[in-house]
Amino acid sequence: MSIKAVCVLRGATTVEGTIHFSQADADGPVNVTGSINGLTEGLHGFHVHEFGDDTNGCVSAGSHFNPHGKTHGAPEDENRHAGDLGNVVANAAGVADIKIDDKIISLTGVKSIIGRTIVVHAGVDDLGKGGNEESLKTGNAGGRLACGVIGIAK
Ligand SMILES: [Cu+2]
Ligand SMILES: [Zn+2]
Repeated sequence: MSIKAVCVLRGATTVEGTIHFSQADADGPVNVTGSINGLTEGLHGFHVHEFGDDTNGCVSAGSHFNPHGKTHGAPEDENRHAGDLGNVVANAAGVADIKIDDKIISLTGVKSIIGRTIVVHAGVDDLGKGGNEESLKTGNAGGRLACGVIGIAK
């Protein structure tokens, strides 16, 4: 029986979106699909942040979800935060269509992202290759355009 989750992204800007998650078995990959609109054309950092806390907007979501004490990286890297989903790509109309299969995040257990927050950023995630200290924490992805708490879906 697959587990499903959903996240509605909203923020102080016109950026908005809906993201769907499904996982066919507890040890398998999580399929992430959906779309975000209102973006500038190009790459935007896309992460799971630690807290499902929207009390101070996207800021209170905290840092990247990192249950294993690793540094920031690319989705395909061994050394990455669990929440590092890389970048989404917006087209000229400002729409990013998302199709990701990720082997690290889960919808169950210690790596579960349920109750945490998805954030889409103003800038490009340098995937830990930026050559400075901040690159290994945030990927220098800049401001938080929109965010939403990941909840259980039917
Ligand atoms: Cu982020
Ligand atoms: Zn990270």
